Amino acid sequence: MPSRRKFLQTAAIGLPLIACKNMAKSNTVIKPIVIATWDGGFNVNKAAWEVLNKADGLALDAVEAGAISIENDISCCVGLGANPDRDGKVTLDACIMDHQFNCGSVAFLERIKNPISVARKVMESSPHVFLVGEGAQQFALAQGFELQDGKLSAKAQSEYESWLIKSEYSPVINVEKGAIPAPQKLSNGAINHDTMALVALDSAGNLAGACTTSGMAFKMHGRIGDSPIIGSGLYVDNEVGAVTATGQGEEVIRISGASYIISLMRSGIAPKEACRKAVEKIVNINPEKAKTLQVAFIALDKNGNHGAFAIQPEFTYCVRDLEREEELKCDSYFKSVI
Ligand code: SD4
Repeated sequence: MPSRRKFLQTAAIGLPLIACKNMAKSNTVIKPIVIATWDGGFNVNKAAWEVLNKADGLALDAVEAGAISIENDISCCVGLGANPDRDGKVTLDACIMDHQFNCGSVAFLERIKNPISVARKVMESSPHVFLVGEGAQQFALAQGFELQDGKLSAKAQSEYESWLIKSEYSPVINVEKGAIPAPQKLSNGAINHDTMALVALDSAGNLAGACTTSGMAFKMHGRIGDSPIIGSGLYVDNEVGAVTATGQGEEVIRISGASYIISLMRSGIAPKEACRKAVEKIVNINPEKAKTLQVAFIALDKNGNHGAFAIQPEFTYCVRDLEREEELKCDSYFKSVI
């Protein structure tokens, strides 16, 4: 079982500077915060926090920095070091969204190191929201991204060879745990699929979110999950909050997970409760099937309150703000993995 990580007291100098600078209309001090999925979110938050902890640090830049930090780690299962699809190709999905409903996505993208930054370019330098496959790759190259060699990482190559023996597609619940390098590895490091998703609030009171993934390992060639789909894997509404998802993407898409949670939060439901209701909705579609699935949501509201809920136990998420840097256990629908 994961141990709760002790927080480090950080940014003592930055605290008064940021906390005093911005006050919400209600005179509440806006404190920047970032939350990220899984134990690997601990390091991702560090990268995001370097941006967020600056006086003018933007949530959008922070979430992109967090996502880049994990995409750049070739030993990890997000980005080009990740496991391939069943044809042996690594295909990447990512999206990003800011506080003004600007958003950009890429999916089924091959041989580009930082899909999150391509997604941001789609958002900022194209008339579109979503580019996929070859078109997304062409766009990335035109924007100055480099084409990588497309070889599998040594780890992915060996995982793929083992998988080829049976060639069965069967997602493993909570396989993400410990799959991303983190200060303390919490499980066996097995890799089946993975996603890094994070949402942040900056000291100006603006929210943003980013989600990056190689999708489910050994998926069908061409499969796209929830992660790059605005409204499913990620949604940001600056009047309400920011939500992102991890786990079996098909189930998240079915309920438009992130925007469903935002609409619940808009009606006054707290982040954790809203995540619980989304999980219950998925479970109620097919309770038997749900026993074999993991889906988890994390949510942050515009005041910095956060919460999460998962189908299965052992999902964790990481929080970084002016006072805390820690990994939190998350409540779940089922109390033990079946
Ligand atoms: C997907 N939601 O492609 C992603 C997978 C995931 O941790 O979150 N893995 O369906």
